[in-house]
Amino acid sequence: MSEQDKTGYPGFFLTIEGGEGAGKTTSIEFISAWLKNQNIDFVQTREPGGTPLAERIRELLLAPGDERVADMTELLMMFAARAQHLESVIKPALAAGKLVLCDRFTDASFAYQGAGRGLSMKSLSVLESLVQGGLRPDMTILLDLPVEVGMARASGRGELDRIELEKMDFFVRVRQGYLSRAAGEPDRFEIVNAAHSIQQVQDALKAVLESRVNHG
Ligand code: T5A
Repeated sequence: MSEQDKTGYPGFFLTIEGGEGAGKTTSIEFISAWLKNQNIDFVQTREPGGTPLAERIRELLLAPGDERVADMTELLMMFAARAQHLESVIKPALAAGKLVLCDRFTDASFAYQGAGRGLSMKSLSVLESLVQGGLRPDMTILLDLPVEVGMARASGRGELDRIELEKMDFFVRVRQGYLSRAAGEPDRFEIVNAAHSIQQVQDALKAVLESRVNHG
C-alpha cells in the first residue's frame, strides 16, 4: 500500500473479475467489510460505470434491444466508459493514496470482447495503452467457476441483460480468456475457486487480502 506502483500512483488498484454469476457482488461486499475493518481508506466502484456518464453508457450497453450492437461498438463503448471512469474516479483516488476496489476492469474487455467476441487482442492492447497509459491493476482477483454453475446462479436472480443472453459457448470462451490472462500474469492474478460455498470463497479471499493487501 505504501509503495509507489510502477505508474507512480501511491494508491493500490484492486480489481475483481469473473464470468456471469461468479459471485463478484457477494465477494465485493465481503472485501469492503474487510477493508473497513482494517481501517484502509478505499473507493468502491465498478465497470462499465462508476461515474454518471459511464453509468449511462452501461445502461446503453446492457439493455436488450432490437438493434444488434456491433462488436467494435461494444468494445469502444467499454473503453469510452473506462476513459471517463479513470479520469473522474480511479486516478484521483490512486493519486490520493487510496485503495480502489473495482468490480471488473480491462481484463473483462480482453475476456468478453477479445476471447468472447473474437476481436483482435492486438487492437485491445492498443486501446488499453491509449486509454490507460501505463496504469494497470496492482492485483486482480479472478473468481473462476464452471460456466453452467455461474449461469444457473445468474438466471436465479431474475431477468438477464443483453450480454447474459449470449449462448453457452460464448461464456466458455470468456472463461478461457480470463484463465489465459491469469496464466500470462501470475504475479498480478489470484484465482479463487468460486464454485465453492460462500464461506469457503470468503476464507480464500481473506487469505489473499491478508497476504497481499495488508503487507503491500
Ligand atoms: N463487460 C464488462 C464486458 O463485456 N467488457 C468489459 O470491459 C466490462 C467491464 C456487466 C457486463 O459487462 C460485461 C460483463 C458483464 O456481462 P457485471 O454487472 O459486473 O458486468 O456482471 P455480472 O456478471 O452480470 O455481475 P452480476 O452482478 O450479475 O454477478 P456477480 O456479481 O458475479 O454475482 P453475485 O454476487 O450477484 O451472485 C450471483 C448469485 O449467486 C449467489 C448470490 O447469492 C447470487 O444470488 N452466490 C453464490 N451461491 C452459491 N455459492 C457461492 N459461492 C455464491 N456466490 C454468490
